[in-house]
Amino acid sequence: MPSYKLTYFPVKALGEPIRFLLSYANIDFVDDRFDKEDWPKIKPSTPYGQVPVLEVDGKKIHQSTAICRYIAKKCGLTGKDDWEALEIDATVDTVHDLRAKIAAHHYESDAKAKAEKLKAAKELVPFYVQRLDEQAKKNGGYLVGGKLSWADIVFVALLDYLNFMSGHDIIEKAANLKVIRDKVMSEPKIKAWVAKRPKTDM
Ligand SMILES: N[C@@H](CCC(=O)N[C@@H](CS)C(=O)NCC(=O)O)C(=O)O
Repeated sequence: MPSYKLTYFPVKALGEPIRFLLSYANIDFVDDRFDKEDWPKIKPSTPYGQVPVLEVDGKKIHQSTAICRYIAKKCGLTGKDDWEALEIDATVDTVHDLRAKIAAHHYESDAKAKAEKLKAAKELVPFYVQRLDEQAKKNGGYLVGGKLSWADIVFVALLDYLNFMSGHDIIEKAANLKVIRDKVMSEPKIKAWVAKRPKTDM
């Protein structure tokens, strides 16, 4: 069994989908969290100056979505054929588009630009959530293919971060997405991870 180490800031955010998937796949990993002050020291040692970075037997790789897909392949979460795999990829990209709309206003420091980005998010976030909810309904309570895929896990793992940046539960009115959250959070290996992970806001 190779050794796995995930290096990230001490938050859920983009690290958590990887941590959920490693846990689901029953892969032991070192959950390497560094203090924010140490980032300038660590940054040059990463492939492209960003984290998360996964190390597999000492080999470093970046890009959280690519890493999630790699782990998903190891535990049968990538769909039954190329078309389903494509639908899963497209869904994950859509979830990250949604994240970008929310992050745009959250991380904006200029007051005027922040207000504009918040206004845009107030229209776009409900649109994305509603479409994802319809997608879940059409797919029998999962995002793709009527069964659990890495799209469901990535979405649920990111929710705390999205909700933290939004200041409320964005899926409050999305009954089908709430079912997905309940299902993912009650997967035994994910449940065990959530019980033991460090408690953080985002
Ligand atoms: N597309 C990359 C984005 C990674 C990213 O934005 N990382 C941020 C933290 S969430 C980072 O490393 N920020 C510090 C920096 O850029 O110096 C991924 O999905 O892994």
